[in-house]
Amino acid sequence: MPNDSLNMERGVVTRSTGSWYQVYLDKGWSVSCRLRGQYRLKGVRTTNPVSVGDHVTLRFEENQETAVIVEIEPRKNYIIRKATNLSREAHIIASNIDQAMIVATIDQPRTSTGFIDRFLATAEAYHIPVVIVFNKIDLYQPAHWELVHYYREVYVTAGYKVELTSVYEMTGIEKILDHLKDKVTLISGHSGVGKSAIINALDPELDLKTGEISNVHNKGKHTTTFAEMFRLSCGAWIVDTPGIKEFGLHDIDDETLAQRFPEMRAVMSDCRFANCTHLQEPGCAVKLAVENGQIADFRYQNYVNMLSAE
Ligand SMILES: Nc1nc2c(ncn2[C@@H]2O[C@H](COP(=O)(O)OP(=O)(O)OP(=O)(O)O)[C@@H](O)[C@H]2O)c(=O)[nH]1
Ligand SMILES: [Mg+2]
Ligand SMILES: [Zn+2]
Repeated sequence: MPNDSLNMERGVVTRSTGSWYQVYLDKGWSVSCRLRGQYRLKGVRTTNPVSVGDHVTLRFEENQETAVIVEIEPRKNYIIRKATNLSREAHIIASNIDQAMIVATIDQPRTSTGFIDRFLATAEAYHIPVVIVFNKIDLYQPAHWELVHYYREVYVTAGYKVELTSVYEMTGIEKILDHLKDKVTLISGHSGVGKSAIINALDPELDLKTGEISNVHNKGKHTTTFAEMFRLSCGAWIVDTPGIKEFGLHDIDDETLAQRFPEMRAVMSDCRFANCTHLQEPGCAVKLAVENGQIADFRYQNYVNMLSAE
């Protein structure tokens, strides 16, 4: 009788399209896999039992060209989005994320701090560390430099890593490589900020398309957007999620929002009221910190905006 374990391999799911999954084997190449029909993930009601980033064990089929996923290892974390507003089922966008990187630009196009702070607050909720990258510094005018230095100071003080890059001048790119090495990084940012350009600079062999609207193939019939994971030659993994808007705020409620701002979290235990919303209560340590410049005005304003947006 053939020994089954000889046919077993471990790997990570890099893509999921309908019923087929692309799995990158520990051995260093990829194979198309299916899920065993009766497989069901215990405990979680999700529309997709297997997600990008999952570590799996698979067994090769008789043809030796395709395989069947027989086991999914427990996830370290996962990012979900509700399937629909009415449904209690969730869609897992990606799992086993080590960190996130948000690419922003001060100009062409301008990224609002509101967008950055929503992203940061969401990442806080998942306990995912974030690297903030301000790209296209070759385009910055003096006023832009002033802004970016100010933002850098605020975000670094809050505990985030911040890098300034220019793909055109190849500045700051090695620092990005240092952050990404040996990690799984979810990358995000508005269209046109230079995400693909940065990745190409890190690994020219990937040759991602830049300067055009990406993910056209996800438009049309497929309103669902699929995450995809790819490997840089340095061994880093990038998770590209076209539907990054979904990496939104719906899993943060008003009561916990202030905790998602590290500099507010640091002082809020001094508020007079334990249930302080930091809006107009007397004896609010957060408002005091804003007044004396310890917490940046724009960060506080973004907090207020997020509260009222709920
Ligand atoms: N001046 C300047 N232009 C840049 C820089 N990085 C990228 N660009 C340009 O900005 C445009 C958009 O870059 P992409 O890498 O396609 O942007 P993206 O973030 O991947 O956009 P989507 O895929 O649509 O989400 C391209 O024309 C790039 O050449 C930079 O550092 N400086
Ligand atoms: Mg792109
Ligand atoms: Zn308060």
